[in-house]
Amino acid sequence: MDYERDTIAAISTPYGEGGIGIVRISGDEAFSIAEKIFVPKKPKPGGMKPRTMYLGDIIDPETKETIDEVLLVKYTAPHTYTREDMVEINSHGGLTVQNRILEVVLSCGARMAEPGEFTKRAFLNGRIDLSQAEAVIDLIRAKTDRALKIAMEQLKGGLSSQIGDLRQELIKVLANIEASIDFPEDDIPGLDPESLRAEVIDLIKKMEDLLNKSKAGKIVREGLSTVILGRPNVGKSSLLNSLLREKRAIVTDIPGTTRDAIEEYINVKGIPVKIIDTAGIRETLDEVERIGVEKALEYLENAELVLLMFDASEELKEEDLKIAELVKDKFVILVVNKVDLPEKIDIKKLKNVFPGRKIIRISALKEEGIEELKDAIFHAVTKEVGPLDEGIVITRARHRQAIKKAVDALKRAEKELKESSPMEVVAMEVREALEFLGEITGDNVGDDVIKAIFENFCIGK
Ligand SMILES: Nc1nc2c(ncn2[C@@H]2O[C@H](COP(=O)(O)OP(=O)(O)OP(=O)(O)O)[C@@H](O)[C@H]2O)c(=O)[nH]1
Ligand SMILES: [Mg+2]
Repeated sequence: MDYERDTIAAISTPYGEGGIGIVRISGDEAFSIAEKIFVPKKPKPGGMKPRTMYLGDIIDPETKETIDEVLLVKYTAPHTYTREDMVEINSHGGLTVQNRILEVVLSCGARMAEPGEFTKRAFLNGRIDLSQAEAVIDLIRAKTDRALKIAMEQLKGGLSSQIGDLRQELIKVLANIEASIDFPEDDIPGLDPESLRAEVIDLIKKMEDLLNKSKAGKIVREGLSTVILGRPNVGKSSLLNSLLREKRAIVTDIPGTTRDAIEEYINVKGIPVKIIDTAGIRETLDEVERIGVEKALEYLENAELVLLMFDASEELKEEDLKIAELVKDKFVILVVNKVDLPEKIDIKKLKNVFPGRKIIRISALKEEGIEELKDAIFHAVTKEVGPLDEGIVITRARHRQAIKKAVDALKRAEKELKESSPMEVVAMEVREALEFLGEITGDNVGDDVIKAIFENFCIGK
C-alpha cells in the first residue's frame, strides 16, 4: 500500500496543563525540521545522536524568539513507532506552549497529523498488522485490568498469530484440494473428498470456538450494558450513586426525578459494567418525563442486563407488574430496594411474576447489599459468556464479522464436498474464507475500512 510520504506532526499528550507535553514529528523531514527550530545548550560536533535526549531551546526560526526550553530526542528509521525518522519534543505541558511549538514545526514543512496517523503509518509500513493497530486504541481506552491485558496480548500479536495459524491450515487444505484437482486419477490418501471434508469441519469448529469466546471479549472491551429499570421513586438513581460511591444522579423523593439517562462505568471484579440510570417507567402527561420514559425503553432494547428495581416498603403496584412484560426476553436481576424500611412487598408474588430470576435485597440509601449485587452481576456474566480472560482474542465486531463470514464460506465448502461437487467450486469457497480471515490482519481490506478504524483514534497517536 502506498501513501504520501510527507512529514506529519501533532501534540501527542492530552490537551491542557501538565508536567510535560510531547510534540511528535514523523517522516523524512523530521530531522531537518528539528535542526531548524532546536538550539542545543551544548552543541556536539557531528550533531545529535539518535535515542539521546538533548536539552535546548525551541526557537521561532523567523523571529529567533525562544518559545520553550525542551528535551529533544531523535529516533532513526526503521526502529521507530512509525518506521520513519521521528523526533519527540518534550516541552512544558501547557496549551499555548505546545501549540506554539507545533506551529513552528508546521511552518517548517510538516503537516498536521490526522487522528491515529502515526499508528496508521506503523501499519502501512508493516511494523504492525491491522489487529495490532486496533489493539493500540483498545489499550488506551481499556476500562479494566482485564481489558488492558487482552488489548496488550493483541498488541503483542496474539490475535495475529492465531489468525495466522488458521490461515496456514486453510492454505494447506486449499493446497490439498488443488492437488486433488491436478491429480484426479491418483488415489492419494488424504486427498479424497471425505478426508478433505474432515479437515474443513475441524477448521469450522476451531473458528466457532473463537466466536463463542468473542462474546466475553466484547464485554471486556465495551462493557456490559446494564440498565436500571423500575417505576418512579424505587431508588434507581440512589443505586447508581451507591455503585459509583458518588452523588452522580439527582435523588429526591419526588417521583419522576430522573429524566435523562445517565451512563457511567463501574468495575465489577474486572468486568467493565456500563450502568445506565433511567427515568422511572410510568404513563405521564409531563412531556419531558414522557421523553425520558421513551429513552429508558430505548436503552432497555439494547441492554445486555437489566437491574429491575422494586420498593420493599410498598406493595407491588400495577406499574411494577406492567414492566414484567417489557423485560420478558431480557437477562434480569430483580433488585428489591429500601430493605431498611418495614417490608410491605409480597416477595412470593414477585417470584411468581418473574419466575426464575434472581432476587437481591439491598438498601441503596444505607449501601447494604451492594457487594451481593455486584457478585450477582459477575456470576450472571460469567455463567452466560464463560471466563473473561482465558483465551479471549476476539473483542471487536469487525473481527467477529470476518470470522463469521469465513465460517460461512467453509460451511458452503463442506456442503459442496459432501455433495461431491466439482473441486474447483470447493476451492473457491476455501479461498474466500482465507480472504475473510485476511481482513482481520489487514492483508485483505479496503481503504474505507482502514480509514474508519483510524478515524476513531486520538490525534497524536
Ligand atoms: N429508606 C430508603 N430510602 C431510599 C432508598 N433508596 C432510595 N431511597 C429514597 O427514595 C427516594 C427516591 O430515590 P431515587 O433514587 O430518586 O429514585 P428513582 O427510582 O431514581 O426515582 P425517579 O428518578 O423518579 O424514577 C429518595 O427519597 C431516596 O432517598 C433506600 O434504600 N432506603
Ligand atoms: Mg432517578
